[in-house]
Amino acid sequence: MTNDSIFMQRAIDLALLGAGSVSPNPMVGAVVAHDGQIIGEGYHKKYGESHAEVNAIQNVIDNFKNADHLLKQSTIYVTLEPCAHYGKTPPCADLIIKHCIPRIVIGCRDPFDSVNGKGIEKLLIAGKEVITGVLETECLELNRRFFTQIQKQRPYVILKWAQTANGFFAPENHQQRWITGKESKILVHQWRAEEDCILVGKNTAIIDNPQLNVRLVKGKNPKRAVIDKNLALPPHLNLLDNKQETFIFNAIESKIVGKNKYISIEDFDHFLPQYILYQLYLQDVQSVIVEGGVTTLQSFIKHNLWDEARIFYSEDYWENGINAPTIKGNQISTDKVGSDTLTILKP
Ligand code: AOF
Ligand code: ZN
Repeated sequence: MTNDSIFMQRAIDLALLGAGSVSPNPMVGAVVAHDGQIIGEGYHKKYGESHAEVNAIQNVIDNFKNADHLLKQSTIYVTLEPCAHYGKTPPCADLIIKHCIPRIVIGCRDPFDSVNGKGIEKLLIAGKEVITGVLETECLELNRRFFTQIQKQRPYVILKWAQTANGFFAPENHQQRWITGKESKILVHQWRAEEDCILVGKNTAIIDNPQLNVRLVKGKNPKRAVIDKNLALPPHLNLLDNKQETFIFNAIESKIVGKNKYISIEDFDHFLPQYILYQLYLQDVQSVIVEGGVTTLQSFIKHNLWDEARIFYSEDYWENGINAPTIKGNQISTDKVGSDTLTILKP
């Protein structure tokens, strides 16, 4: 690894500390290095608050009396192109220019319309040395949700389910039966805290009566979404308890009741996943976990509307049951989680 990629890796690790707190903004990390040593670090901590570069430069100012002088001989590493626009904060490119930092190393370009190359252009016009594309693949992966939202106008879609070793998803009698172990359950709660929204179908809402909140780890609760064509879900369900913002996709009406947002979809029987994802996009939902059941999962698979599938396999063999969804994809990883096996696929 070159020095540039070592410092960029550190910036990526910093960016990840913002997971779950910055959406729909990207996760961004920044490192200031002088003479091969890190002298300042920062990351975008919370949506609406200061950007990574601001925090990293401030970190240098807080720690060094001669910060002004040091910055003039430093390199700043940023996982994403510094912004060029007046958003909630002034442009980071201007801040870098103001502090006379001569060299800027960037992970990847920011596709957001108000930036998209304009940050790099500002820096070049100011006579800076700008290096782009250091650990680019990793930086694109880091903000895969943000890039999907901007480039595909839909949230990043994570399919998640559990199945027995012999491929069963649920019992045939419409009862709930737990498949995975405690470790997997905790991990799923961790995932819920990291994504914006969790979607389930009507049968899952009734049979499992899920709360779709984060109980087993610390973290924020996601928004919830449920498909309920005829608005037939019993109102006492946990999902409808008005404790978290909840979208109810239906074929009847749009209205808002407390935290429950009813969204009607005209053509409910065709392209339902497309309509749902577009509506979630309009609500600024950047990522969604589809947690079941089989029909809902399979409809996203059929329309090729998924970015990741996270499948738990237990060690159990059942005599019979409902078959798990069928999916084809590239296996990214396989790990043991307690006694279960977690496989991650990408299209
Ligand atoms: C950066 N550094 O740390 C982040 C950037 O609404 P604002 O002002 O917070 O701007 C949000 C946009 O700025 C966001 O959509 C993305 O394009 C960029 N995010 N840029 O230079 C950062 N978080
Ligand atoms: Zn910025």
